[in-house]
Amino acid sequence: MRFSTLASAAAASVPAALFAHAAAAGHYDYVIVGGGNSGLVVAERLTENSGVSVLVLEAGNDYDIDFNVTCVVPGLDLTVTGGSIVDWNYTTAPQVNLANRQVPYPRGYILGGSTSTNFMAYTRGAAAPYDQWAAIGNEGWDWNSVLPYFKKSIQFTPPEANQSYIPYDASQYAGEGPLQVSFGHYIEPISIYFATALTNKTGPNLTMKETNDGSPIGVGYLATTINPKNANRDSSWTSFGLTASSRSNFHVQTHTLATRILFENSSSGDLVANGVEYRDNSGAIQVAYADKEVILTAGAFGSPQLLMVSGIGPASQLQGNGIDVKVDLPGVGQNLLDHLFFGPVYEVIDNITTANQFNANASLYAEYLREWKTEGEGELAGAISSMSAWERVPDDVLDSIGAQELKNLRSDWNHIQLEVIASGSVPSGKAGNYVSPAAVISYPFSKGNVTIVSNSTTVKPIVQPNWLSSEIDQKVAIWAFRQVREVMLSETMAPIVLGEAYPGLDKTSDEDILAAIQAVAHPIYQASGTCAMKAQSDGGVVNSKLVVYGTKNVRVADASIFPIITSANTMAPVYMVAEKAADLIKADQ
Ligand SMILES: Cc1cc2nc3c(=O)[nH]c(=O)nc-3n(C[C@H](O)[C@H](O)[C@H](O)COP(=O)(O)OP(=O)(O)OC[C@H]3O[C@@H](n4cnc5c(N)ncnc54)[C@H](O)[C@@H]3O)c2cc1C
Ligand SMILES: *[C@@H]1O[C@H](CO)[C@@H](O)[C@H](O)[C@H]1NC(C)=O
Ligand SMILES: *[C@@H]1O[C@H](CO)[C@@H](O)[C@H](O)[C@H]1NC(C)=O
Ligand SMILES: *[C@@H]1O[C@H](CO)[C@@H](O)[C@H](O)[C@H]1NC(C)=O
Ligand SMILES: *[C@@H]1O[C@H](CO)[C@@H](O)[C@H](O)[C@H]1NC(C)=O
Ligand SMILES: *[C@@H]1O[C@H](CO)[C@@H](O)[C@H](O)[C@H]1NC(C)=O
Ligand SMILES: *[C@@H]1O[C@H](CO)[C@@H](O)[C@H](O)[C@H]1NC(C)=O
Ligand SMILES: *[C@@H]1O[C@H](CO)[C@@H](O)[C@H](O)[C@H]1NC(C)=O
Ligand SMILES: *[C@@H]1O[C@H](CO)[C@@H](O)[C@H](O)[C@H]1NC(C)=O
Ligand SMILES: *[C@@H]1O[C@H](CO)[C@@H](O)[C@H](O)[C@H]1NC(C)=O
Ligand SMILES: CC(=O)N[C@H]1CO[C@H](CO)[C@@H](O)[C@@H]1O
Repeated sequence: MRFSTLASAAAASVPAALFAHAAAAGHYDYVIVGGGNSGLVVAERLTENSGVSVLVLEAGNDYDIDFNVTCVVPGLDLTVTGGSIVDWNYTTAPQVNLANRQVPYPRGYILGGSTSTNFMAYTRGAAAPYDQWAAIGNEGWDWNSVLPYFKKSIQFTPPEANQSYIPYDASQYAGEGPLQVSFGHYIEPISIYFATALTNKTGPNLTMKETNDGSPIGVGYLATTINPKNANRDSSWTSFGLTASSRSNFHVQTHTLATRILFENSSSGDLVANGVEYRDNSGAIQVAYADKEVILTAGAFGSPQLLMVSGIGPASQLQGNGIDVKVDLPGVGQNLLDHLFFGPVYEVIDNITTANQFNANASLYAEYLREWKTEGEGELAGAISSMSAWERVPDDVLDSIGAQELKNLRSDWNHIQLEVIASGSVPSGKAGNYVSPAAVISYPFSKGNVTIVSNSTTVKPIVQPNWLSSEIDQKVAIWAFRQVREVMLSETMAPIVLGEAYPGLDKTSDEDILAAIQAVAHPIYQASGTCAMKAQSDGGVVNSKLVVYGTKNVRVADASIFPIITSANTMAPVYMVAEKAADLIKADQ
């Protein structure tokens, strides 16, 4: 690996073309913006060919500070989200349908991006959304075509002998990639209770199964990106990034904010990018030249922002910020979708381990940390959420709320996801041993956008998700909340549940439940869709080869390209997108 030091001469105002044939220093075949979930995978795959040089520009931190911020400890996943040194600290615009709150929106600010700070659930969701991507014109993106790319990234370790309650099908995982996927060495007891209650024949009546097979409807324990050898989080940095680091044709710069894509000065035809302008660690503006392509993997907020400040986006928005319009592409920043998360909070007996316990007890925390470090076991060796269920809302309910479109979704396409976090808090701030069972809207109708307010990437764009602006989303949320409550109050849970701590069992009407949801709902941080892969006439930003319309050699290859959000968590699909992007790029070499 080479940590590059480039000459700082190239000022922003100097036409890039003047440098096009300057010294080879500062020239790469590919410049990748964003060393996150996707960017490091693309870089690793491209540098398999030693004749190809790649530079990755990452705004955030190096990975070694993880020891201070505890990124690598799976059970401390809640501590590295919003407001930590490795987060961008985004908040949304005020959400009129969420009690006017400005909701924190974590994004990883570190090598590995959000894979270094997320909850590590490795889920592919239903096959149907990918088939739908293909059906709207993206040949080669149907489930059968993308499945090999899912498998390519990973190395799978089955559950341990004493985890025989975990159903799994190893053939769904078989791959030879560097990313470790396992079930972790600690399954939260609350997850086992909740999973059991969901399979109750007179309740939701779901079946335990392998849920990464494209048909997730049912209940499963979560495959996670945890390295079973040392119980460390495996991020895209510790897997793909470290693999690439041994190669002299792989270069990465951290603390480096891309500020603009540079284009050749040609008057006609599609734009040709020849480099990326960036602000280095000292604040100086520099240029890195891309002889072949510029690849954006800056995530669902970063990628559309960089396109817009570079002159590609909705013309009126660019003009409003004094930016020359190079390509009027109205879809850039639109189609923002995420999965909204909400639910009640329950107080549970002390047998049920939670983060509340170790956060309130320094000696317990020290004991857990020691156990994790020396044995790779115990409360901190697994994610704080160990199971998920995927479910359809029953047809009669869909009829009663007028949700024909949900009813029409192919039968493998789940409407909601259920999970339980071994931690909780109540608005009053009262201490307790809490768990947070929750529902997630898997097929949201509420759409938002990302809007720039400056010509500079140093100023964050406005993130406007418009959550719960759709009445169907509200009604699905109320139904799902009631179901979660019913499960928590079932006989299976009775031995461990002490009571509902939020919102309280006196809150039973639709209005009360909606208000309870609006006061606490937040996304599960899976922003997607803001550079959608679909027809330009339909608001698309990239074609099915991930090339930005109106350009010859700028691609986007991250969660922004999802034309329709996947039905489960988005990390595994982003790894898939990155693997496929690398193949598409190689095919054009
Ligand atoms: C707290 C949290 C929990 C989550 N839990 C899960 C989970 O359990 N399972 C799951 O499947 N998904 C989860 N997700 C979602 C998942 O992690 C993301 O959808 C996915 O990782 C996004 O990948 P990406 O490549 O699009 O973006 P990222 O991984 O965020 O990468 C973008 C990178 O680009 C960098 N960047 C941005 N702008 C610039 C710029 N101008 N110049 C240079 N660099 C820039 C960023 O610093 C970042 O490193 C979670 C996300 C969060 C934040
Ligand atoms: C996010 O907030 C934390 C805590 O204040 C801070 O340390 C960190 O630098 C912030 N992140 C960014 C990108 O500014
Ligand atoms: C399960 O087995 C592993 C060894 O395979 C052991 O280290 C661990 O402590 C066991 N866990 C429980 C809960 O018994
Ligand atoms: C539960 O599901 C099984 C099949 O999965 C079905 O045979 C049974 O009738 C269902 N029970 C109820 C009460 O819906
Ligand atoms: C680049 O294009 C601008 C117009 O957009 C023109 O004024 C300038 O002369 C061109 N420069 C070169 C080197 O061709
Ligand atoms: C809780 O733990 C105590 C002591 O280990 C045990 O006696 C009791 O049966 C447990 N209760 C439940 C519901 O697991
Ligand atoms: C804190 O944890 C220790 C175990 O490490 C336990 O002995 C002690 O009782 C706990 N204290 C409280 C107040 O729960
Ligand atoms: C973004 O969404 C907001 C709220 O829905 C809307 O007012 C605004 O016009 C949108 N911006 C763009 C550029 O479409
Ligand atoms: C960006 O806008 C500022 C004013 O807000 C202006 O001074 C600056 O020249 C602009 N930069 C570019 C590259 O357009
Ligand atoms: C099964 O579910 C029903 C309905 O939610 C509930 O009343 C019952 O207590 C549950 N039974 C068990 C054993 O959990
Ligand atoms: C920012 C910070 O505190 N960094 C420290 C993190 O921990 C390593 C050792 O593990 C120190 O070398 C850093 O200075």
